[in-house]
Amino acid sequence: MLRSHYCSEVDENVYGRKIRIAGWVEDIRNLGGIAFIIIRDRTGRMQITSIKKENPEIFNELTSLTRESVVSASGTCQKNEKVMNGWELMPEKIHVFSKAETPLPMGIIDKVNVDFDTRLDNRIIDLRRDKVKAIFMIRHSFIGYATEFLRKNGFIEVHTPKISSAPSEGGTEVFKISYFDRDAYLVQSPQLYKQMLMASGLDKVYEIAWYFRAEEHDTSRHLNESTAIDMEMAFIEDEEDVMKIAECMTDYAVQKILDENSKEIEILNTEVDMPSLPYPRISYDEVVEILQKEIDFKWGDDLGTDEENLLAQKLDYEIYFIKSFPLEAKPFYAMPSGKYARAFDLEYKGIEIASGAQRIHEYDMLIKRMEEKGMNIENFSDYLKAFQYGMPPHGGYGYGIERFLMRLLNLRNIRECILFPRDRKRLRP
Ligand code: AMO
Repeated sequence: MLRSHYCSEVDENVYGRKIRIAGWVEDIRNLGGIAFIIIRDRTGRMQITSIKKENPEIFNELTSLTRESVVSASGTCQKNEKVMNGWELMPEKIHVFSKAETPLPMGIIDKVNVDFDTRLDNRIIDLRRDKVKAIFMIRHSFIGYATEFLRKNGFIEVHTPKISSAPSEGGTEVFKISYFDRDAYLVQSPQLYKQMLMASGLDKVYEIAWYFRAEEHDTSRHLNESTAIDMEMAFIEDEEDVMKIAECMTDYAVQKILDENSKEIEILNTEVDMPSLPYPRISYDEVVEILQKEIDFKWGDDLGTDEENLLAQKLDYEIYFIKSFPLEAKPFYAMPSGKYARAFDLEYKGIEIASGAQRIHEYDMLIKRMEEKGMNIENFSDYLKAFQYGMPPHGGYGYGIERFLMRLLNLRNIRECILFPRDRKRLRP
């Protein structure tokens, strides 16, 4: 490797020894006879101190570098309590891998106010900033620990197709693509496949899923390409079995993030906490009662952004489930219970971060619901086949990764939580 240590790996055991560090030149201060160069890597920064009369060649090389060039420096690691980290590198050899052009499209350390679009247009440079990197380190932890929880609880990871012959959620918000000589669609979620897998005997599955949705929304909480943790489990009693996994997964991952990402949370200068288990459950009927005291809201209406926000204020809970929705408000696959669906949403700080349900597992009931919804049964023949030869009771959820992170880290725009956001206007980088 081109480095012996990351900045954060250097401690007093390394003082006095020869090391090689590598990264980006963040800052150069040339005081004439002495120069200080700050190098940044994924874990932090460190100082190279170069003294002209000791080694004029290295001094000239270092001071002629441009900011954000990529270099490695070898030399002795010297204790110095006056500099950052309490040590500095006295360089003996410099290698310049890539010289950065000037000016930079945006600053990394300068407090220059660049707008969000400029940041996203230059996402790779934007990612060099501590605050931005911190979000993705926490995202990495969340996915790792949420799936660790699922694996510990017997779920196996699966990967289902993203190109399909029919829309997966039955709606119209779908991206049509050309697939050789016919039309195909990008899946809106792994819904149909994860349910079909319940008939395979795999029993408990999860997927880090891509959702492609051609929704025309242009909001701070919608993406046209988003990611989710989707799970499906067989032999459930009812939707409560699924909700327990959703809340325990959340709690497990957040506790781990609090343990392991304190540095990133500090960089983001935010409060991260999570109420203890179990999360409150509120029925849709109770929601209607609360909202009707404030606004014009009818039983059966959808909960939009305004309603969700109002409800969050009235309830005074950070995180809670809404359950027992009107049947017609939920997709065809949700298990009916009279005029209600055995479905739930998980709301976090006024935004739906996950939704799930017990599903219909009986073939005839499923056909009836699809007909009632006016769906073209023929388009779903492969899905339906899975229900004809032995399908256990089952349920699952889709848990939006960006929505969760946005709320956990108190970020205003969902685009902060995905590397390269896709929205109606943005198809690059
Ligand atoms: P739903 O459509 O509610 O349910 O999606 C599940 C979760 O995915 C996230 N999400 C989105 N995030 C950002 N931008 C979007 N456009 C977007 N759409 C959805 C949200 C949401 O709660 N198949 C069902 C899930 C299930 O029943 O298993 C489904 O897709 O956090």
